[in-house]
Amino acid sequence: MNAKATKTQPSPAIDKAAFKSAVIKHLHCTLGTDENKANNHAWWKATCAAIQEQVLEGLRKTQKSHYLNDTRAVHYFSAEFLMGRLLSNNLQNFGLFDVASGALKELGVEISDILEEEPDMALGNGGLGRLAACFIDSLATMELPAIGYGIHYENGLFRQEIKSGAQIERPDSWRDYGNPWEICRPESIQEVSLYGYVETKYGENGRVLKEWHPGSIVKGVPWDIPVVGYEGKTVNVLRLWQSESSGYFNWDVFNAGGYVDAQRENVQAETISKVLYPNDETEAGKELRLIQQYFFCSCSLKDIIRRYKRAHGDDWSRFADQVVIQLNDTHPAISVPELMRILVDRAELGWDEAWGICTKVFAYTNHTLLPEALEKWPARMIEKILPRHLEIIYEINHRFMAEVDKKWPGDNAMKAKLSIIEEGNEKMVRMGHLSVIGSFAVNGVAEMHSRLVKSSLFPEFDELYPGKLTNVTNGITPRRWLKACNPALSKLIDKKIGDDWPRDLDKLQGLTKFATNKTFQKQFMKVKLENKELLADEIRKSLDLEVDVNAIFDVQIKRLHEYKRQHLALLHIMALYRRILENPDYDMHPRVFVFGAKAAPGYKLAKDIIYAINKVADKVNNDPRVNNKIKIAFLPNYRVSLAEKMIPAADVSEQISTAGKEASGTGNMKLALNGAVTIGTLDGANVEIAEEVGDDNIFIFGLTVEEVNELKATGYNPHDYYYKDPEIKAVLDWLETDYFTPGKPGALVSIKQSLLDNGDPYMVLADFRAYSDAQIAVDAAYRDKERWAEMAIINTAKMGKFTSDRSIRDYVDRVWKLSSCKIES
Ligand code: Z57
Repeated sequence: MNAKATKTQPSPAIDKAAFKSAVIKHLHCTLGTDENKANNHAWWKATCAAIQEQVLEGLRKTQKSHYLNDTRAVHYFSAEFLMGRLLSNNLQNFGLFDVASGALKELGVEISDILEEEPDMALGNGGLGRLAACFIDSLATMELPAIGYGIHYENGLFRQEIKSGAQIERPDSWRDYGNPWEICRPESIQEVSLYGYVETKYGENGRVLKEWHPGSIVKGVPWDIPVVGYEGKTVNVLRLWQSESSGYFNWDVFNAGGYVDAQRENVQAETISKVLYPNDETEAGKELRLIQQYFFCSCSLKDIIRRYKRAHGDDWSRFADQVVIQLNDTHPAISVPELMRILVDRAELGWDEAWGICTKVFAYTNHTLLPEALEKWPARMIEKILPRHLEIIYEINHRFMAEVDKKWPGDNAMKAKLSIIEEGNEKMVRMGHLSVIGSFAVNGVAEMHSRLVKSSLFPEFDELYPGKLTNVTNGITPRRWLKACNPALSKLIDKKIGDDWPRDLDKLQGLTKFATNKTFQKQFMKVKLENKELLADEIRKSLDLEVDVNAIFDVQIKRLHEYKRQHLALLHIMALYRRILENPDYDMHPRVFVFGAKAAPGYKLAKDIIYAINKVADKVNNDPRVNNKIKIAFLPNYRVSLAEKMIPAADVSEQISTAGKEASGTGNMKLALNGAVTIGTLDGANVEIAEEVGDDNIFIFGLTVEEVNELKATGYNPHDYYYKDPEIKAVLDWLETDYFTPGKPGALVSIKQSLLDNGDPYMVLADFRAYSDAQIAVDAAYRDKERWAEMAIINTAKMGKFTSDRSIRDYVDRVWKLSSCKIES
């Protein structure tokens, strides 16, 4: 029996006729064109402008309500916000999607075509940046006063092209034809100092005063992107800073006839926000990157303080009641000494009072345990760019060392271990330690990850500050990752359990009782099949490759990294290929392996793995002996908008990282929400997904964290697996031939080398057989159509926990202590 559909969507603020005239008005008055001349791009812009009228109305009301209520707000500091496209999202959130689509249809325009005109806002690398985007969506939906602060990169993450199998990077100039959503706020420009030296002065009663004489000053220009909550009541902002020359230090040069030299300084200032660093989870240690971090933190803190002073003047006593700042990883950690500098040097507060404020304002999220991702800056570099900040860091550390000595008297080894400063050839500043010490709360991003943060990354900090380290499991916004990206499944769910699940995802539980219902199974799998047809069209267009929609769509989408083990998937595909060549009757259900992944431009092995996947694909896809049992589709330029097409079409979700390495993962949640069944290790949030769906509805394989550590400790030797498992040997040896790279023997050998000569740091070979066995179980399960449909439905039904609304609720309760604010009209 169908549950009665509950109507929660308010009647739209504007009807079809009004929307139509708004679009036409903007075609004429904003774009200077008309219905007959307009191309899809113009229609897209006019539609954005039409909805932006509603957005700005909501923004104005929200800011007024927040101001009148003098609300406490969270300030989410993040070097990355991976927003993707906004039109479809904003239409959905205002309940105007059908209105807009109907209006455009009457104008002879297909909404799906104009949605494709929008460039992705790709101001992030991967999980960390997309998490920030999901969080600001939830904050607005839950009517919480919040602002996102970041960098207005002129170029987002590079566009990936594949040429003869290899990744080529192209610049992503996403604003070339304008961004209809952003609003420039020149009235809120800030200035940021860099370089120079510190002068020590003595004030009244011998107080030491420090004055920083900067060597250069740049301007930060804020651009506001409205963030529309579901059902459109709260509209918060994402404020992104763009660097510009301040002009201040150019006059001398200019007057001396140095017009060209003065221009060079402009170029340097503008370089700060030019490009997003494309390294995910590897720290580049570049000076420009530190400047980027300081630039956006300093602008944001000054912006917060300006707003606070407007309401509270010079009374700092309530600052920590009004302001909480979440540090998204250590990228904004320089905020800690920057706020200390402002309070001590500028506001002339005493150190202890200033420190008391700081440590009530900041909270820090850790996203990784990988040593190569833990930021450390050479003290010399900080000294050059931010001389006063280095002094402050030393002072923070000096006082912290005294605390350590109180807890562990005389223990110098402990001091060396916990110090913000790593002594060595070159003194380094550990940004993780600075963040833990400067924050009142520190969280990991999944249960298992947070346990490891406590037990292996920061065990002593956990002892020193009991209760400071906590967990907030990540989440994803179901508005984008189900309602907007999978309209067919959303409508089916609406019909079955009502339409209020997008703001209360636990409601999906209501599907559980239909999981064994034959009619519902057929409907659910029909939607999946239609979504697979849409993806098959994309694969045809993008790769000129035909795939069978009755095959299993096996999807691995994430950044290319050894720890994520795309090469484990590749070795398995090669093994299947080999089994078919050896036995043409090898029994397997046809499968399409779909990949999406960008490699950091400087990460050689990651690029080699992309190349290998594409070369194996060339061979397998065109080998008639395979009889279409395997197809491999590496879709270029993986990004949010492509994920939105891939995820609804997935049958199988690959989450195969080495246990202990993936802090959480969020793609795992998106895929399961859309009815894909996970094959995965007990890593990150996979553990919690398994708890939710139950062992019968997930394929868990491989070493556990404990087993990984045990094997490492007793001495892992990949050669053992190479010699003992003939299939592993055959597949690795295959990489050395020119079978996949005709005329270029050895072109794929770096993968074999990393797994044998380099010791297989991520234990690919140790997990290979277990993975292969799990894939055989997946194959068998898929052939039982009803059983598979039941698994898929249960996966969707049990994802309630992973809404980012729940993550935000956890942050509010455990960390931020915020209250929601109703928006008055
Ligand atoms: C990044 O995307 C993540 C961690 C990092 O330290 C950096 Br730098 C970038 C990812 C983790 O790898 C994922 O496991 C996690 O789900 C995501 O951050 C969001 O927490």
